[in-house]
Amino acid sequence: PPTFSHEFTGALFQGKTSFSTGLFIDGEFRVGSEGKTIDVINPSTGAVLTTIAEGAKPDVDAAVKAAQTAFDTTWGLNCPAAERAELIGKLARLMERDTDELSAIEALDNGKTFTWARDVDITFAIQTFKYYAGWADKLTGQVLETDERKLVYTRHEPIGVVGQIIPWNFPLLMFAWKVAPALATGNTIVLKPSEFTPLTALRMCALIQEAGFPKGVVNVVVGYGPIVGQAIAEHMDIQKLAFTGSTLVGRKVMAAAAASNLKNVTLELGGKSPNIVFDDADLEQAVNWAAHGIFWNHGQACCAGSRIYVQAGIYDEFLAALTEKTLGIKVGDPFAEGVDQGPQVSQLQYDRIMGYIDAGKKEGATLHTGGSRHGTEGYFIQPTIFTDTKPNMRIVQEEIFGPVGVVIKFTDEADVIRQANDTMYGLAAAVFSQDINRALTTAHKLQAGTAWVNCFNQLHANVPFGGFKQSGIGRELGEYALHNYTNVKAVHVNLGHRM
Ligand code: TXE
Repeated sequence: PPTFSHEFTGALFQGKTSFSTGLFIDGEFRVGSEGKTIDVINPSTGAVLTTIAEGAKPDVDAAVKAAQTAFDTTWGLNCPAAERAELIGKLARLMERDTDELSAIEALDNGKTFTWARDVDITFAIQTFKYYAGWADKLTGQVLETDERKLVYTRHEPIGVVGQIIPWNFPLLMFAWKVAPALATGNTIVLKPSEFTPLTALRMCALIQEAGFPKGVVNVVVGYGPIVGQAIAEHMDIQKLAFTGSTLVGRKVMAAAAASNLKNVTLELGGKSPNIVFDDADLEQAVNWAAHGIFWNHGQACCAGSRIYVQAGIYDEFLAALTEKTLGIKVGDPFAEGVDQGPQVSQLQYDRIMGYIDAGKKEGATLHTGGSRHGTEGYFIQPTIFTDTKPNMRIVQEEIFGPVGVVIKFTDEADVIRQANDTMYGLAAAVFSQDINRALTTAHKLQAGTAWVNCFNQLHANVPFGGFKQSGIGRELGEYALHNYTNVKAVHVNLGHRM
């Protein structure tokens, strides 16, 4: 199998990495069954970074077999919960040891800055593994009172082989959100990372080996969505599918699950999150959080605060301050000091975003700031704000997934809630106000799985995350995510009831 070796020379990190980029099946790295490879591109330059093994359907079949064998012999109900906890905890400690290397790989492969990768992606991924390590030996069923001649109890059993498909915007963090709760509950895994950002997932496979997980417990098959992703979604021996990605593909994997073995599906999909700023908000703080809300991770966040509604009384002042903040965002090399924003992940995403900027201009919105390519190589886009939009414009309705926000003036409280909810999505929403009643009643009326009050993009391993409406099905993180990976069995024991 191919390997990736790289020497980092940036201002924020100097060091080396070297690891296998084969498919990780049954505890070993392999070449793909068809002998093909995928070129991984460096988004900062557009040049080929490395080559990885490409998987196909036979590789998914092999991975599922290995996962099933592990489930039946060394994992699941065959492995004491405390041992699972110990191994997951060990993996977290290895990630801590390698934090800088993992952060650097993420920055190189995805384009996010080294600092954000380290302080959010890798740190939060480690917290997620630690959090679920803690749950492994605390999963309990219930004893249910029915009749004195009966004992009834429930067991929360692992499901078996689970399929997981993840995107490119938070490659290692999404790996952690998927893998940690599935392992804690005793499942075995066949995971497909995004073909755009496979490197941290493959580096994690080496850590999984080093931690001493039994072979076949975690299998990683990199490949294209319509081939490897589809093979996972329609596999007859995969009992559960967890997907994060676009709403379009979410529909496809759900249809494939329904058409095959009706595997249980959880989905974390797109968003067009509203951010409402009332005229009694702490203006400076509202501006800072709003900028973070839309521009963090270059706008490539499913919960990005892409629709900013500002009350008329403070609109001009807010827009001026947000503009100043936006112009101050330093775009450039993810490894350079002081840089806030790196490139978008791929040429495809760059083109999609520039297409939306064009659509905004054509539909008659005002391009307030930004709107152009930054630099001459790689996929960098200036932080961009549109104003004077209409509710039906594409830039107001559709997920852009780039550093492009719309700022919309409103007067009436009931009307802004109606506008905020006028979307097929329902992932997140935020409200800024110093009036506790106003802030909380608004938060309760917003149709979203997460509502932030006087903040944005706040997530925690202990707190559930997921969507209303077409933003998804089910919840990740927290105790809630455990339900995605367990089957509840009710056991009825006869204590003397005779027929
Ligand atoms: O996502 P895809 P793309 C949104 C965002 C973005 C748009 C397109 O708006 O602009 O989606 O991004 C795999 N069967 N989000 O095209 O295709 C694919 O290989 C099974 C929001 O990159 O949904 C990858 O591993 N799998 C989002 C994963 O699905 C398939 C994060 C996600 O890619 C498949 C990413 C198929 N037929 C994009 N086709 C979020 N919610 O955070 C593709 N895949």
